[in-house]
Amino acid sequence: KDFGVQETLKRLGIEPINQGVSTGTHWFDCNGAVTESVSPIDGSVIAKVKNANAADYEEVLETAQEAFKVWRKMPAPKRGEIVRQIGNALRDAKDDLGKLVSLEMGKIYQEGLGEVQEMIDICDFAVGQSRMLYGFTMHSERPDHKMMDQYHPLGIVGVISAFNFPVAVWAWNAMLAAVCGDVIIWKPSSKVPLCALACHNIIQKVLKDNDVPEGVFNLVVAKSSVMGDNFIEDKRVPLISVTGSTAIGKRVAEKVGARLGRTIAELGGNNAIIMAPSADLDMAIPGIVFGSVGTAGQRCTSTRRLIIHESIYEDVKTRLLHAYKQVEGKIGNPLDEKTLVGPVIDNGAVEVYKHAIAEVKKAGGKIVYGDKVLDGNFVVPTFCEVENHWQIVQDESFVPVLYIMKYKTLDEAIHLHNDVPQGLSSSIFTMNMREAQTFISAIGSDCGIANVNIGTSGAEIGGAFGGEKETGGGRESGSDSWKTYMRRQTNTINYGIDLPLAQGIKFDF
Ligand code: UN1
Repeated sequence: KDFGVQETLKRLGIEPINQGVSTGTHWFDCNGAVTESVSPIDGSVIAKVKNANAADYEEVLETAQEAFKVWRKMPAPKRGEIVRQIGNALRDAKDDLGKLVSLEMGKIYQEGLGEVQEMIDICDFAVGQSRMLYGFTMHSERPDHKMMDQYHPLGIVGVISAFNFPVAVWAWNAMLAAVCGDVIIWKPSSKVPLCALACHNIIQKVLKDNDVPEGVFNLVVAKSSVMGDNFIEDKRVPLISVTGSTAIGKRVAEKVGARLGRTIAELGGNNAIIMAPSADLDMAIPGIVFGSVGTAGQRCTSTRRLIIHESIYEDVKTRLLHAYKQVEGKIGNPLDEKTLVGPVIDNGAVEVYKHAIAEVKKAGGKIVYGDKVLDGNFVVPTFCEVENHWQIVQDESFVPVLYIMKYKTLDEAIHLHNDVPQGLSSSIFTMNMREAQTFISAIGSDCGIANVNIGTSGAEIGGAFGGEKETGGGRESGSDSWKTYMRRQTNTINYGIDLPLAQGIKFDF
């Protein structure tokens, strides 16, 4: 069964060979290498992409600089109106784009649709935000003076996105940046270039209809060896938003930091759920299973560790075993509605899976369920009993391997919880108000996201998304994340007839 893939590709404007660079409505004649996009489902080539070379990148950058001069002057609500239309174009293309995400990245179709929904949601959010780029006004200490904050457009925003959310991460960044008056250069993961091309095809008509200058929305498919350092070292790009592994993020942050540029880093997680004695297991088990096997364990927010109170440990383990057995029967083609778990992204990920399990065994852990590589890139979601301090448990393995462990007191649970290098998402299942409040208090979870009675993954776009420690500290998406995409200016205005100095300083001459 081909699930209508060819028709979907056609409707999304994906050809057998595609140009990989766009400045909005213009597709370049690219001069870089030709690469293939391979589906993780069966290893087949979906289509080819002509990559950018260094000269193509330079041309895009210059076009973006010119576009910024025009775009920054357009009133923010007018920019918001264009983002509103982009949101509608995404609504129309939701089924097709969701399917392409599934085909090229391997997540199940439902999750592909969910990812496109996040794009639509952030468009709606950004439209509202375009009328709310608020600064404060302050009362001056001097008579007949006033003070205020203003937020101005920043310039070119570089977006480096990862394979696991091939479209939503761009939208979180690009739609906010666009209403803020910035222009965007998107470098997608080379594992999923077609999703990026499809996004640009979808927005093209809106850009044309509204005469949006060429260079506001840019896409550059390029090998890291060609574009990587040029991009992150480029002083003309004041902000780089990077999603990926901690290793990639550190490299980007160092290079951008060396020129005192700004970064938004959204890196690895090692997300845990604390299962307290009063946890409602009927609610918790589906949350754990979605968090640990959803997207085949390839979300930044995937549940990696379960910290279970000793009084319910055996019960949770038995229920989990039952759930994992059911899931094993639903591994398969992610385009098939009955499938719950698709493939991991590539053979490298299969090796990470094997390595994680081997390390657990070596350290003396017990594999409770799983430990099976199926054909191609398909693996059976696995869970094992471990100790938190083992190196393999401290590392983020971007595969469906869940670690479980026991605790006695809440203090101990919170200590175990925080005792990893990463700090993205976290949650506690409890009916005890003291435990819940302690977990989200200053002495509780040290993560950017801390939930009560829901799992670690599947955050809504309305909150600020990101985390602490090796997760990188960046915040994307909702709340006041928009501020990072703008430059802040404090104005003091004297409307009087004297020039009093601040701090009461007298300077007579
Ligand atoms: C990611 O894995 O990079 O919270 C993003 C979630 C999604 C986003 C994940 N809304 O799981």
